[in-house]
Amino acid sequence: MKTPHNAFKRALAAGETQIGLFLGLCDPYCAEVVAGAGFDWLMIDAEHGPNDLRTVLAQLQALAAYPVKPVVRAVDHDPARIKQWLDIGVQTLLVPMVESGAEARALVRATRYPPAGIRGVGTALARAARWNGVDDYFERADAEMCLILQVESLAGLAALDDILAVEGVDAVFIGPSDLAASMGYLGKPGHPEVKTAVEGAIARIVASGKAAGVFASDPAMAQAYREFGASFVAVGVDALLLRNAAVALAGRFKGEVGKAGAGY
Ligand code: 3PY
Ligand code: MG
Repeated sequence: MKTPHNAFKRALAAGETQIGLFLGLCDPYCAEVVAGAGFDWLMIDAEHGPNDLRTVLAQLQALAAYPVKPVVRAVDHDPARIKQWLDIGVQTLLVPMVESGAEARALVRATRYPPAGIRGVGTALARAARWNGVDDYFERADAEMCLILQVESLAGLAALDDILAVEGVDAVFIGPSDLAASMGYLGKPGHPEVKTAVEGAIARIVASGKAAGVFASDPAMAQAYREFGASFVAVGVDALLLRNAAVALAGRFKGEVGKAGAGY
């Protein structure tokens, strides 16, 4: 058995447009419902979604039967926890709230085996290596790792060039909601000043030769960011799709009782 190829890493390196959905329902059955919907990638969210190691694992297992590319968003920068994500088979890791080149370098090291990094060795216990059933795991694991860092604050924007200069960082993903909060526009990710900041960041990421990603649940905004050079765009959240459909259906028979959600 060989180490699985990371199709998302290759698509980003090739500059292919990748349209994604955030998964926050934390359930393998729900993940499978959207697995064949047509998205290029699905992001299982452990930062805000009430996921743990086991629920993420179950969703990865459900998605494995489909060509859609899984991405997992880490809770934090803790290398011990990152080791666990990697061992359950995460090959594309999105790390939130990155604000310096030093943090970026530490995250690269957390995702690589020595001598390049500090990832601990435990393949007999790891789905990633199919419990030692993968014969080229140590040769391929680092190379198949796709590390995406999330920049979503004014401090992160100030450090963007340092972050982009770090070898081993495949892409930078902009989080407009936290960026808006950090700019004094809490709850207003569509504010014109936030949009200008996001566009400026996308331009800098693309100029560095790395892939730029962003979240935009407003289709017009998602299209604008794509045209600006973002190659991977998350255009919605599963929980919001379900809730908005439920609110609309209930409203049709009961009159307006709920409020449809938007944004992030
Ligand atoms: C944000 O907008 O802050 C996110 O983390 C996701 O886009
Ligand atoms: Mg965020």
